[in-house]
Amino acid sequence: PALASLDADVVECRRCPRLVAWREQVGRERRAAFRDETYWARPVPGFGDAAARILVVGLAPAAHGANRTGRMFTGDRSGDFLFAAMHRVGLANQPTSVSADDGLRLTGIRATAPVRCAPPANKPTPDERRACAPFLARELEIVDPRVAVVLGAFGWAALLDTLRDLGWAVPRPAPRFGHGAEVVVHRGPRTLTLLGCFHVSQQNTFTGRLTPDMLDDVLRRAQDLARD
Ligand code: DU
Ligand code: SF4
Repeated sequence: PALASLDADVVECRRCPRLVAWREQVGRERRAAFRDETYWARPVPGFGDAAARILVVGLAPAAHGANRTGRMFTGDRSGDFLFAAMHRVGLANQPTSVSADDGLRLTGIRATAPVRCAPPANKPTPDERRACAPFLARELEIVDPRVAVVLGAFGWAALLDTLRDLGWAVPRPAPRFGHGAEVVVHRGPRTLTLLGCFHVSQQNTFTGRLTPDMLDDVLRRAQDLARD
């Protein structure tokens, strides 16, 4: 119920004028490959297990990926790479993620983003990040994950700021992002471990900066930590 209410608020949001215009424009000017498709062209809620101990924090929906299909990381190469890895380590029931009704189910893991609308050039502004942060805050409070797999420096900074706003003890200066970075934060008796991982963008996966083995290792580490 709390998650359903969060999702309902997310999909109705029109707070960022630039992103509202962009997400809808991309939907109208459909890329050749997706000409016949109806674009979602709205903010994208988190996807996966509502009781996940592992939360994957990305950047923002891709114009022709989640902005098209309406499901996080679904319908582009980034998602292909991510969900294939989840499937290899036993967190997803199938390796592919093509559309919101393809039967994909995640167990023990959930995927979300600190910005819910597709931004031009995959670059949200600082104002847009701040505007969207309350949704990530609510999702963190509801799901209460033990581990966050953070894909890239943008998500890392956004998550740390949001955790600080929620009363988690985040060191200053903030811990630096890096692939393999591991940072534990506390709030009272609770702990949350952040695991840094290069983003699953084609820029990283086509060049071999992020390999399947590297991502599998991060997910397995997350599973180990989530078991404790
Ligand atoms: O209606 P539902 O079973 O709560 O599933 C909603 C949505 O979330 C559906 O696309 C499956 C997915 N999901 C999941 O991936 N893992 C879960 O544990 C529960 C739901
Ligand atoms: Fe709303 Fe977030 Fe989209 Fe901005 S990015 S319009 S705050 S859902």
